[in-house]
Amino acid sequence: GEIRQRLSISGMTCAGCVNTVQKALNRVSGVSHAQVNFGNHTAEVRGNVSAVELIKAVEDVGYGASRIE
Ligand code: 9UX
Repeated sequence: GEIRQRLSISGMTCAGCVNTVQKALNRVSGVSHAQVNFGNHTAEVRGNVSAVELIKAVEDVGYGASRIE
């Protein structure tokens, strides 16, 4: 089933970065919803997907990510 995960995102310095990361997360297979918050540098992701896949997608577009428990 669907799970909700939160990530801490590093390297975002403008709203364009936020858009890039958000689009990258939404493209990952299994993701139903991804929203990036520039204010606290986090992402909320819902879907049937592993944290490892999400982190890889963020890294592939040039940013860093780690899971927040
Ligand atoms: Mo704007 Mo964010 O060029 O890298 S997208 S700083």
